[in-house]
Formats: sequence, C-alpha cells, structure tokens
Amino acid sequence: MSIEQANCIRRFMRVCSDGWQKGWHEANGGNLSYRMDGEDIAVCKPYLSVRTPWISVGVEAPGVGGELFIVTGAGKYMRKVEVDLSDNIGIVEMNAAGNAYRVVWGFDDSGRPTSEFETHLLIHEVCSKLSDGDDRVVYHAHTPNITALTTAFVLDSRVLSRVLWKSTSECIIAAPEGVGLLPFTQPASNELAEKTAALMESFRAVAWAGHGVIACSQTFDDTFGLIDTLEKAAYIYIMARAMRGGEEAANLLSDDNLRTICASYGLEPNEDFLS
Ligand code: 2HA
Ligand code: ZN
Repeated sequence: MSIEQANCIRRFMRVCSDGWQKGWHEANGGNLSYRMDGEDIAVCKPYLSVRTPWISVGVEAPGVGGELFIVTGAGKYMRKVEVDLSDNIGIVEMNAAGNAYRVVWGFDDSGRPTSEFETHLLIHEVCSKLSDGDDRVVYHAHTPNITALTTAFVLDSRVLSRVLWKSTSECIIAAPEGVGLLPFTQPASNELAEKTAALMESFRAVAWAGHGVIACSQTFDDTFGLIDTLEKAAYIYIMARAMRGGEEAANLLSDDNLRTICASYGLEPNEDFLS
C-alpha cells in the first residue's frame, strides 16, 4: 500500500476535491486540517520521518501538544491536492508545548502548513477539549453565499443564525447552537485565530465577514456537511429575497416552526437566538 490509500488521507483528499467542485476554493483559498488518531498514525507510520527542525508558530496550543495533523499547504490549491498530494499537503507533529511543529511527511519543495494554521490549532484545542477529544476536523471554505450575506447586511451572530435557520428546515438541525459571526479581521493573523477560537467555545461554525466560513466537527463528513448546509441556507435566503426584489421573504420559517423541527429530532436550540 501507499500512504494515499490510508483512510485518513483518502477522506482528507475527498474534502479538498469536493470543496473545489462546490466552487469554494478559488486559487489558494481555503484550508483543511485533521488531528490524526492512534490508528491513523499506526497506518501512516511507515511513511513518516522527521524532515525539518522544529518551526515556531505564532500561538501556544498545549492542548494539542504532541498531536499529529494532516494539513493543507500555505499558498497551495485545493484543486491540486488530488493531482499532486505530497506537494500540496503535509503531516506535521506538534511539540509538547504546542508552539512549534516539524514536518514528518509531504510539503515537498519546502512547503509549510496553511497561513491559517494558528487559527486551526487554537480551534482544535478548544473543540477537542469541549468534545472530549472527538472533534478532529477543521475546515475553512470561501463559500460565496455566506460571504455575500455578511457583505450585504450588518449582521451579528444572532441575526445571521436566524436568517440561516429560517431559510431551510435542515439548517437548525445542523447547527442548533447557531453560527458565530466575526466582523472582518485580518486573514492569517493571531487576532483572527484568538477571536475565532473564542467564538468556537459557543459555535461549531463561524462566518468570517467578507471572507468565508470555518467549522470544526468530528468527521470529514460532519464538517463538510455542516458548511454545505449553512452555505445552502444562505443561497436560499438570497434567492428568496431576490425573487421579492430585495424585500424580506414572505414565508420564512417561524420561531415556532424552528422549535417544532428541534422537537422532532430531540435537539436543544440556542434559546437566546429564538424569540
Ligand atoms: O488559505 O483561505 O484565509 C488561504 C486562505 C486564507
Ligand atoms: Zn480564507
């Protein structure tokens, strides 16, 4: 076998190509990381060797110290991941303090992890703690409809969550806690990492105004599915308003409808976001 056949690598590649097909990854837009479990590491071990010295990152994430991550490369294209795997992604090992990494596979030609690696690390730390270690995937996508919403309207987390929930029944099922909204913050900055990680204490997905969305969940399917559902809700909202010449849609789901949906699935919606 080759490392390409490991389940963790196959599933990682699939998200990259599915996201590209969705139109979420122009040029080098978007990034993906996965915290490997013991079985993944055992399967990939024959291909792993230390390839760089320890390289500092701009944050400290001791909660993920010693962990191994599969991660997309800085400046690399999601579109190219399936074409040239080891050039576009890599596996890195974190030091115990969670403030430096070394490459143990991939990143041919001196590549390095995504420019949003600090953000991914802090989100992994928060979500892994909140989920007792179950959350493993962090995915950032340049979703056009969510971005258009954050660009067209002045939104906060409550307003954005309500707009998305009320556009399609599936949205509150995917995100009963709602969706966080972070006003525009410099990409690839520590400020973006810290503010996003703080919102991830309350939400599994955070929209970055004028930029895109980032989410964390247990599996590749859960995480991709969450972003896909939110993006579809944003599209439906925009379509419905456009059909009304820009007026609010006439038949958005009501708060009662949203409570009924949650009751059907045994979900507890974020009551602060209902009225
Ligand atoms: O990877 O998407 O946010 C490039 C970006 C930065
Ligand atoms: Zn981005």
